[in-house]
Amino acid sequence: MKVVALAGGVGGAKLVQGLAGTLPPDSLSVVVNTGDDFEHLGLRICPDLDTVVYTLAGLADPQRGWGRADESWNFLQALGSLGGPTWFRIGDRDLAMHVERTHRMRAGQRLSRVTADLCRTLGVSVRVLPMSDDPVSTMVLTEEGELSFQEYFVARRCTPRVQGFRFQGAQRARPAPGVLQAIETAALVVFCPSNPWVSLDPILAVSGMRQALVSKTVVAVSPIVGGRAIKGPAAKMFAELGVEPTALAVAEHYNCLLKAFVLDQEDRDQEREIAALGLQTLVAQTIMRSIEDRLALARAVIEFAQGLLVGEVSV
Ligand code: FO1
Repeated sequence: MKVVALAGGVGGAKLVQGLAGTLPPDSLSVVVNTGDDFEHLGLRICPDLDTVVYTLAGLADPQRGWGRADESWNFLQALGSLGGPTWFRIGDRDLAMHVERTHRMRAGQRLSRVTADLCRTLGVSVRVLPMSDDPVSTMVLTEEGELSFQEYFVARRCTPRVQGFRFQGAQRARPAPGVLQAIETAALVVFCPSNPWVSLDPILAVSGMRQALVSKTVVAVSPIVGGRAIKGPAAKMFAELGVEPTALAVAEHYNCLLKAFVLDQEDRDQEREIAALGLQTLVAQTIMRSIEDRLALARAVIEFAQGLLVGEVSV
């Protein structure tokens, strides 16, 4: 079964790793958010792409989720000692990725090509696709004005209250080569448990993406468990936008695109209301602490979807 996963950062990468361990490599394509990308110190930084690639390559730092394991920080310290900016922490090993990507892109290669080449070099056989080769920048509208994503997320530690989001460039951006074809040939599209507002919405905002998904079997996995985000500011964002952060709210957020929804055991009392939206539901263990958890959730999602596809599941 061909599967496309839409993913943002850390939560998305965990399920992607589970799916990669469950499906044959040529059956899985991952479309990754690039709305968090920015230029810093003259380098092209793609945090979500790197999180997915490092995770699949077994190189990700298990505690932080982003950046590389066994990292050292000599570059950052030296930069700080020269009076340079250290608010965005680039480790020594991670620096190599940004330098090499920037170098190749300055020589004229597109982000999708660079990503494919670096994946091959790192032994990642799953197809990892940026959502677009065109620039898209997530802007966070806050009570203190509009902030670029990394300014809001890292520099301001998500403290300003959010009022909305804008995905600058998304309407003009075209899906990267391979994205629409992957969706067209996929039997299943999985919305990973990533932040709906700033990880998956930027992907959905790229021109043609929503239309490509309307006729597909789309299953979303909730990133909200027990009213909290598994990681990051998703729950805070829902609350500040006046929506109670629940699995139900996530299902409603994506509703018109979904056929089915996976919620955590802790939220099983919301299953009825989610089903009342017209969605098939699966209650599962969605918190992924170990690699076994990632594989188990991926297997559960795939089995559930296979049931949906043959029409075995009843509401
Ligand atoms: N997140 C932080 O909270 N602080 C950092 O200093 C930081 C540096 C960083 C460097 C490279 C990289 O690929 C990611 C990095 N992140 C950092 C994570 C990143 O900004 C966010 O996780 C994503 O943009 C949200 O998905």
